[in-house]
Amino acid sequence: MLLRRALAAGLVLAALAIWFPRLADAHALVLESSPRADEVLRAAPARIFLRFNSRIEQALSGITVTGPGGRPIPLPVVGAPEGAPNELSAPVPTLPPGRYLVRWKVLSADGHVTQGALRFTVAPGP
Ligand SMILES: [Cu+2]
Repeated sequence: MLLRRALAAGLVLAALAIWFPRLADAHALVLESSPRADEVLRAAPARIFLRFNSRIEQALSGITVTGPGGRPIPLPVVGAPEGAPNELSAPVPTLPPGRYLVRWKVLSADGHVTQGALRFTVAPGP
């Protein structure tokens, strides 16, 4: 049931991405993130957090993180706290030091898919 729902969500996202490729750069924008873009962290982040300028459909949105190994790690998106429909958050497994790329793709309330990316670095320990 969950799998079927996730599959349906994926199909909807894919269809929207095909139908609205040119609209994908002006709608849901990131206002705040943790880690911040290009931030250098002393310790691995426990989660990725994104706050957008508009309400997003969390069930149809996703975050991946790609590390030095080059393989994207899909993250389980945790619904934002109640009353915060503009937010996305995902726990991350413990990341070794290195440079990471976070990619996000969201369906915003106006029906448009937007995507973006930010980088952060986990500094080597002392
Ligand atoms: Cu839009």
